[in-house]
Amino acid sequence: MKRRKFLKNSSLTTAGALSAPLLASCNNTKTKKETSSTVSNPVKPIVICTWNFKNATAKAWEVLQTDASALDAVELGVMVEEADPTNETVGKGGRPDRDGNVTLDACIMDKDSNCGAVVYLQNIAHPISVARKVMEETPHIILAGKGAEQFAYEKGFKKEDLLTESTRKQYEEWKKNSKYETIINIENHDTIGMLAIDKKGDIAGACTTSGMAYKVAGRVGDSPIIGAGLFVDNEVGGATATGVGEEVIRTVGSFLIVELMRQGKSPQEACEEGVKRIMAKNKDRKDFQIGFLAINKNGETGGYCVHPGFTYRKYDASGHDNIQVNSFYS
Ligand code: SD4
Repeated sequence: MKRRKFLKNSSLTTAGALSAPLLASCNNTKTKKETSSTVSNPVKPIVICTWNFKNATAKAWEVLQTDASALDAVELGVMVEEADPTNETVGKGGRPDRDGNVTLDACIMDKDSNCGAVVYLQNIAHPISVARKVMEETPHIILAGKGAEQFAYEKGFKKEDLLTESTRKQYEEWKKNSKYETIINIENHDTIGMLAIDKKGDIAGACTTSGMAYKVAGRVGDSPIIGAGLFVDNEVGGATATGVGEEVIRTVGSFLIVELMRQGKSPQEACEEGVKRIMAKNKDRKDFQIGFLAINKNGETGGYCVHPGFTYRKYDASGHDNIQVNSFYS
């Protein structure tokens, strides 16, 4: 049964079954206006993503050349990194938690504020596609752990060992000291968050990660949390985050950035304000990295981070580039 029909027939639509904030920010009823009156000469299509994921943006760009949606572009784009076993922070080949299990987090959001997410998903190489299925084929937004894995099998995803020879060896080495520390800009922070605008001017976003390496078993970061690791409002723009998820969750970072853009800030100004809010709550801490990335309805982009080193990849009709962003600390 299609999602909207299911919702119509389901008791889940009765007041109180879903929380008001979730209903407000993850609207499944498709009632929003699709364009903003402030849009002028929008750049479209365009795709941006956290870090220098050239192949992923190239894939999304290829998809955007067709009549496919921004949603298809971001899903297929981030899947490139999920499938790459040499990327040790996303999908297959992601580093495990401290018990040696690879657990994946991902979410996706479309132009109508539909969204789907999976958290603590094991044995499935493409969590972003499972998140999309949650969005499109269930009345829910987040599935976790065993339930998410079971759901994936029901939808035809195959079971895979996500640990590679390389990550297994690194884990064995790590176990000798079992020390958990966040390392600024080392691969520990290489989540892919992607935002795209398609030919019609519609925005979608996706975010996928294996989370912090050697995290406590059961830990979920910001990446699959709508509003934290990713947020899209088709009237305004989108934002996504990478880095220490706990800090992003505390400020609901991506939602904050989209709201700041709604109030008139540029993507750049909004990302800077987002990082500043986090740093205001961390006056005595310098030991973590966060990078924010944003796009508005006009296709203007911006990024900002705590420490130097964060870059984002941008691909539009003028070509593609890896853009170094400014940072709070120099
Ligand atoms: C998390 N934000 O799980 C993610 C970490 C990250 O590359 O960006 N990793 O907290």
